[in-house]
Amino acid sequence: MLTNAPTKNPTILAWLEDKLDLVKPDKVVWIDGSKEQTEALRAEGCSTGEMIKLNQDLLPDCYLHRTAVNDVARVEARTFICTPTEEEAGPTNHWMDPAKCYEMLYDIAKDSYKGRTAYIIPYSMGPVGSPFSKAGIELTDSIYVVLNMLIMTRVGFDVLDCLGDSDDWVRGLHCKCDIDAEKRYICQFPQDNTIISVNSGYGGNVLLGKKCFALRIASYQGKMEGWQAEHMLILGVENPQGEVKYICAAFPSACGKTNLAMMIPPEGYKAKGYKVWTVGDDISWIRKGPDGRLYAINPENGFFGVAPGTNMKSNPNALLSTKKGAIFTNVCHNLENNTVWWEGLDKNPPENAIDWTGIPWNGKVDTDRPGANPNSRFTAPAVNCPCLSSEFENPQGVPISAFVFGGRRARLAPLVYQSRDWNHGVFVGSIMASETTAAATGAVGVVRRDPMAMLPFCGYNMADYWQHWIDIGAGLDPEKAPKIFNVNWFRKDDEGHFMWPGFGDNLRVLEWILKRCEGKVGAQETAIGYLPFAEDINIEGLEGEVTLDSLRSILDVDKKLWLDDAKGIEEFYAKFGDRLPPVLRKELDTLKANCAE
Ligand code: OXD
Ligand code: MN
Repeated sequence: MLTNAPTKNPTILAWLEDKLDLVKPDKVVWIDGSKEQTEALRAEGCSTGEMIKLNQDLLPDCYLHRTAVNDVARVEARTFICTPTEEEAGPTNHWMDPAKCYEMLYDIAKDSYKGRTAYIIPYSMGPVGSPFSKAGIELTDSIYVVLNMLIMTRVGFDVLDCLGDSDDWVRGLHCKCDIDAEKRYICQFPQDNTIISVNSGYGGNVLLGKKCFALRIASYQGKMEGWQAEHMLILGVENPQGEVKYICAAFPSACGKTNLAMMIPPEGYKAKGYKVWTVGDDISWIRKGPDGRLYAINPENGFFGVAPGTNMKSNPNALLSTKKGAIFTNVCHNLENNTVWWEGLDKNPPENAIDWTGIPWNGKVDTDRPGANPNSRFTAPAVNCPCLSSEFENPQGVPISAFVFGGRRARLAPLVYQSRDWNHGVFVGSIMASETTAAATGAVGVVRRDPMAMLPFCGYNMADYWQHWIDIGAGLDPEKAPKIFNVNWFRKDDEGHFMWPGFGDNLRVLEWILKRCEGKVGAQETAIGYLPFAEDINIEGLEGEVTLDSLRSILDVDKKLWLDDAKGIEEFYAKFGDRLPPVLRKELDTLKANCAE
């Protein structure tokens, strides 16, 4: 089947022959990343109704796609880490025996491309040729996947040239099958560099370069090879002197990660010359540079962002990124001008539209059901982003000054605090948690632990992952290691009002963080770490919203609440048994002792 292959790599050819023989396509197409081929695939996608071409004057090269209604989000319950033993996957992952899992998946995948075309996508996570980057091949029967991968990764035959005969590439097999939710599986085989995804057409399950490779497989590769794959945005803060300092930050879903990555500085800061640059909004690959500092790249080439709530006020840079060459998934189709709409875009829902499920919708009348799915997405090329960092393509990455962890805690965590040292910082990341909001199903205010925001994305035992963090720190000169912080933009007062305005004003907190990294500002030592003196957070221009007094209450540490939380941490840690790094147990004991005083 593989005539005219653009590579002689025997490991690639053997794997492809084997998988093509399994799925039995009618036709095989190598994806070369060219404009001509992309255009032809778009046209073909439109001819079958898989893609809808939008208004080319208002949204040039933009398309709309609807997934099956049973297939609109990542499926954590059907995501498996298939390591030789269950222990290696750990208590926070679903596990299946690799041999049994392959057998089950091959049974599902068998002959599933019959009557269809197989697309072979050679892609790179990270700039082609960068020492950070890794290659992958995704075999898929979906044009939608191909078009998204062309945005989200670097696709082309140069990836194959760079790889040569090496076996260091990630195998990815995606089969749409018939989108049967009962037979949907997203399986990672870290020891085999392999991902198999069946019966889904939703981005997070099928764009295999993203969560499956760049986090689950890569976190395991990082453990074996001495680097880190993290669920972190990367942003650069430029001061009025033109110096740029970089921060990596991890937040669970629904905490405004893309907004933080692309934030607009408050007016006063803009006037002084502050700028914020986006390197990445979701994933960081991090390794030690020749100067002993940690450097990070964003392995992706685009943004796969949640559409609802994105508007010219909440995130103009994200919205502007979607204005050309973007793919919209499960948003509302505005028939008035053949564009798109979603809840929170503006206050003018179209009256003549098609909702995300494909049925007629009138925003003025159908107010009881949304026009766009709450998890509808845009896939946008990073180059479109007005605040994209000039370092985005730098193969050496950017030097990291600070790691920031965060979550959504109504009462517990203060606006910001700094860990006492690296290991305490690893503890702070390991106890990350978010309280459920009314937007999610289930009870409100339930604490969900999400260490380093990696809960659904860590490709091996989370306890070993924490040990890896500790080992990375042990290999760094403490003077050069990034400082580690925790933020909470979601603290509420007794009436349930948010106490901090968030969005661009979060720069005020980042400014304190960077001053701490440079040793330019003091801090108070508390039971949980270093906290700012209220006077050291700049609230100029926030009159009416935040006062020194209200700032003091957002910075307050209630030891009783922390002691309660320590019980939850203890329970969570207990899942890991003896595998829990002793360093973390010690940090928990210190927290309890400090709060009992
Ligand atoms: C994402 C996620 O889509 O974290 O980035 O769920
Ligand atoms: Mn994410």
